[in-house]
Amino acid sequence: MTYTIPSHRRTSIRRVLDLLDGANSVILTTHLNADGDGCGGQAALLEYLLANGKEGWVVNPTPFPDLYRFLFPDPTRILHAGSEEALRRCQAADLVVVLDTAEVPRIGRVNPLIRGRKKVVIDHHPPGGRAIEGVQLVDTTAAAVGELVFDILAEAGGPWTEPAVDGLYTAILTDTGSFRFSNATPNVLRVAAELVERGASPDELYRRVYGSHPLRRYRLLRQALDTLDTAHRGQVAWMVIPREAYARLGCEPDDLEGLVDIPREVRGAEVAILFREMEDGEVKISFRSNGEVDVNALATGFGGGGHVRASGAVVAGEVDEVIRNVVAAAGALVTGGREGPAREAVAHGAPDGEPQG
Ligand SMILES: [Mn+2]
Repeated sequence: MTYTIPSHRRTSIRRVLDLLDGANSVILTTHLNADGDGCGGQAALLEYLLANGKEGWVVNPTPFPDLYRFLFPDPTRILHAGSEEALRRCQAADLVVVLDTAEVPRIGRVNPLIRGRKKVVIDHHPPGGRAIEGVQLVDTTAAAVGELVFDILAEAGGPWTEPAVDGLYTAILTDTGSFRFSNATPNVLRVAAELVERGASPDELYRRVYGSHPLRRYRLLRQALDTLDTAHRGQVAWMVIPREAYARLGCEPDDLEGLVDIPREVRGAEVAILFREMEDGEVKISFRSNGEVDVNALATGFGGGGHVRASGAVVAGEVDEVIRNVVAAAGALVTGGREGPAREAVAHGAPDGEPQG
């Protein structure tokens, strides 16, 4: 094996492994609306537990995404957080592993289920306000939680079963935007290479995750594209997911995966924003940065958070008003305070978001 575990992680990797090895029954959880990173990390850790004669269950705060079920050969390992069995398994567990978040509000209804349990937190987000207590394996230099779970398995010597390598590759594939984002570091690319050597298939996993969308996603996208717009000399680009079309087409949160990349790919865009009107009068917002702007700070200003280049928030209010406020706040950041948000009026409607002058 040419890969070596980054030395600054070694001690915490060892501590987590000791806790896993000392446990008999483990609950694996992740944040609301689990993504490929959380689910892939869960698949790999479950393989580790089962291979070592332990019990493991996945209990997430929101329904497990269909898209990632293929990583779990035994579907009975995934429990609904509201079920009698989830409650019983949580009460009997001697360890809980929280993946891809370190924040109490992000694990929603799972929090009361795991109160008083010994916990391990594996995450790569910058710290927020309400930390989950427990042993921390938190490294913001990791591209994905999948990279950290890979290190755990590497330290343990496997198992490199199909669900484990596919889960870890999927975690890394999704969190690096298919190796396009700035977090596609030499280290995570080495990890991906190790996973491919162990049997992960890049073309098959790409097709599974990105190349098998239902038609309704594209029908929704047709409506959403009508809203694609820019402001602040084309440096802020956004798109809106219309609530009516989302409901009429029977869409699910999975259908929106990656759609924030569309405003992001508009030439000149520094900040990309996807707005989704929710049924309850709230607007869910995803932020992406092309490098200049810290969208974690932007999201934090609206009560959310995330990474420097990818973050989110949920804001109550009427959608047009939320868009105005959020675009203005993003505009103030791209112009770095040199130019006021009054630019919006000038730049709005500029062809293709081309910077003027
Ligand atoms: Mn992640």
